[in-house]
Amino acid sequence: MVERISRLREFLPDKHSAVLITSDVNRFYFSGFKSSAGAVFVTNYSATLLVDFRYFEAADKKVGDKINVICYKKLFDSLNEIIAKEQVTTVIIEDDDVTVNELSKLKRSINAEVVTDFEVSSKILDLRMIKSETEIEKIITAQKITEKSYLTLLNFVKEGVTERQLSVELEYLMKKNGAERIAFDLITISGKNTSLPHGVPSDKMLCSGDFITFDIGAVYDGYHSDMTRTVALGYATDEMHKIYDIVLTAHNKAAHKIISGNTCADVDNAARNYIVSKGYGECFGHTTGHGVGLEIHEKPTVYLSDDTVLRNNMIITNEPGIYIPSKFGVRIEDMYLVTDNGRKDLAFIEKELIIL
Ligand SMILES: [Mn+2]
Repeated sequence: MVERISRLREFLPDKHSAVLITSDVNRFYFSGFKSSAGAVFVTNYSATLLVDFRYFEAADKKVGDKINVICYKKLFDSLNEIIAKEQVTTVIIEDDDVTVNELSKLKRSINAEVVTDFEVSSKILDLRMIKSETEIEKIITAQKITEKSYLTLLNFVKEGVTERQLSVELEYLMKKNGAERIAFDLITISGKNTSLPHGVPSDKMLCSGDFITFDIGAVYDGYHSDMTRTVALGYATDEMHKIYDIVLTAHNKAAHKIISGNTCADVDNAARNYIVSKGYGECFGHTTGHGVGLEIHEKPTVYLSDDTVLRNNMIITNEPGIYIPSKFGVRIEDMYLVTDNGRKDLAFIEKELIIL
């Protein structure tokens, strides 16, 4: 936490500047405390978590030894006290978080110049790309919860069960297994619906010969996991086998490019070029992956236009897919940690096609 605040402080253009962190995710990132309201205010001389009465006792207990914790009656009064005491003249705000309405309120209420064009949101996302050991452990825990729940759910998969029942059961299992919440609306779709990369579970019943796509993830102490598996029910046609094998090979080719020093474009190209060479380029319309952490999608984007260089302790997904309209789709996704000697696949569930 202290180190993160030092990194943030390095962004300050001069000794009279300060950063006001307002988003839930970044307040948690810089303070270690989760709340639905409040702010983190970082100057050259101090770092303060400002919370209201509802959170003060818990916040002070949890992080009071690492950051000043102030209980405010009126947020702006408390902020202005710090501003006056430390002679702050410029307050940089999180440009991705503040609405137009909030901005005019900030400008009216803060006794310093409020700066919007500093792009601090993007700079913080760059910091968040590199995960600490603790963050990595939390993401792995979220993944373990997902896997345990998924393996139990597979016993529940049979003809006549609906897509919606699968998603409800899986959410229940995840929470029972320790998830704080699910990482996104779980995708449990089947048959023709699998050609929709982000299809919504419906009342459609599972039928023999269906592909079933599970795009699923849990949150553990703020950190997300993301995994996709496609399985077949009853049997798979030759065409289903063929498409599945192409996607799995594309996934493995992309995985081998996940090496510190390579770019996101290198990873995307490996999957995309292979799918294109097999004649299905038009059926792969999304990126190969994305960063995962405090948000389900964060920097970097694993795509041919993203030249972000992979570095140790980044976590990205690898999730190529082929979607044939009105027929079926296949996607296979794991999270990968960039390590000294290449990569670590953070999922333990096999990727070979299983037929239930
Ligand atoms: Mn994903």
